[in-house]
Amino acid sequence: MAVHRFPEGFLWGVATSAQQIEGACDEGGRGESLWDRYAKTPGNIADGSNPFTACDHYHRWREDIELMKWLGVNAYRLSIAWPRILPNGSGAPNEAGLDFYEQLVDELLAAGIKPFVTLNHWDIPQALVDAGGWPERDTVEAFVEYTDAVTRRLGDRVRAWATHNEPWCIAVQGYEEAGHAPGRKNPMEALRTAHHLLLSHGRATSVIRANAPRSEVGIVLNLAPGWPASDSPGDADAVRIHNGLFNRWYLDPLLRGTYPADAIADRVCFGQLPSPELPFVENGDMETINAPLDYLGVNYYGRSVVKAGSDGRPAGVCPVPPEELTEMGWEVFPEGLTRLLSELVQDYDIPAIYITESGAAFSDTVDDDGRIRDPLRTAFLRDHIAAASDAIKAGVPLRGYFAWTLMDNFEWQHGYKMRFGLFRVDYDSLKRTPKESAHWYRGVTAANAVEDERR
Ligand code: GCO
Repeated sequence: MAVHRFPEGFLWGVATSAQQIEGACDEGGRGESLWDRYAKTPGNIADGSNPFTACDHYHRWREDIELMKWLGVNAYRLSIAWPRILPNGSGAPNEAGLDFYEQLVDELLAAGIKPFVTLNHWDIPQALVDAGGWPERDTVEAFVEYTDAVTRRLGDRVRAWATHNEPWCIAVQGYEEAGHAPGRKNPMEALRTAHHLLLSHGRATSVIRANAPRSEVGIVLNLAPGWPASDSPGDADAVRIHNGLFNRWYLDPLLRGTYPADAIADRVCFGQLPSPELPFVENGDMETINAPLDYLGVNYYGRSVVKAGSDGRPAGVCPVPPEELTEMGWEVFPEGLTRLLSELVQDYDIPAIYITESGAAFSDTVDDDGRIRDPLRTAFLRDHIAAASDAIKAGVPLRGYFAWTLMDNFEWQHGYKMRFGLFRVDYDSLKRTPKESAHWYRGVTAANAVEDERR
């Protein structure tokens, strides 16, 4: 059996986000977040739950660092809850919030675990949303102010920063498809949101460089390579459109300083823009967005198989029988990761890449002997890590892999039903128990290698 060995110094990590694990939403001076508010409206969260306790990480963070030590990871991707730092969105930073993260970071460093900090993993203060939120340009300034407060305090010890997590989700799921908070259906608001996220990334990058000069600065995108449902020219064009709207709308501004012309034309055609002028772009914005990145964070969950839809837009096609999908209804497609990474470095000048999320939800259960047998999760991780190794062999500067996620947690609009964790969380006792996949991942981090069992 082939064994994939990873380069010396490769980062093996786990990822989480504040809103999904911390709980303690009104403790320590924290203000209300967008998702706190959203969860209060019945119907918004599938299981009627909320993030108010979540995994209680706010109180159990020491125990959670022990879990990471046991796993043998050398990196941890966490996010900072913006409303813990600026409860009302502006003004004096909340010292108790900064203290919380400072302790956490110090304890991680003492454990030899490199903190990878994301500033915005979706939990914007509700006060800023009330003032208009991401569709408003003022929110860019608010994010810069928040970034300054955090990096002044932590910039001397955190060496890896990400500004935003998955701008596409914030913009499109939040403002166009109404699947995420704040649940809006307005394509122009979605485009304004995407632009202001990108612009605030660029503005925040220079603040981080000033406050944390020896650190790496990047952004995390969710990328899904388009794949044609057939060999027809129509389906090939559907792939182009998908890649333009989903992937290149973010990659091109960041890495080339322009929005993709073909995708602008497609949006005009679909009635999302009145003309090819982008009314929200001001002089200098694109240069700001195009600020050099130290790395790109890639969240990869699968490809998008598309065909030409009857309205001219790409239509999604499910390429496998439903029983092969994850609990989220997503296809398992590791080869797509190799292709995605290889194409990224062909198409753009990217100095380094981290896989900042990779994982799957399966409905694992506790067996009579207390063990949690989750072979599908292990296979998922194993095959994706092998696919990542293939990319490294093809020359991709991939520096690390973060499994999503340390432990089961609040999966946004799905509530707690979707279990993505390496550790199972019992939501009554809040006890964490390693699944078999956690035992397996521990072996990977120890060996810095993975066996290839792909067929
Ligand atoms: C994501 C989010 C995570 C999700 C994960 C599974 O970046 O989409 O970072 O918060 O939990 O992707 O859906």
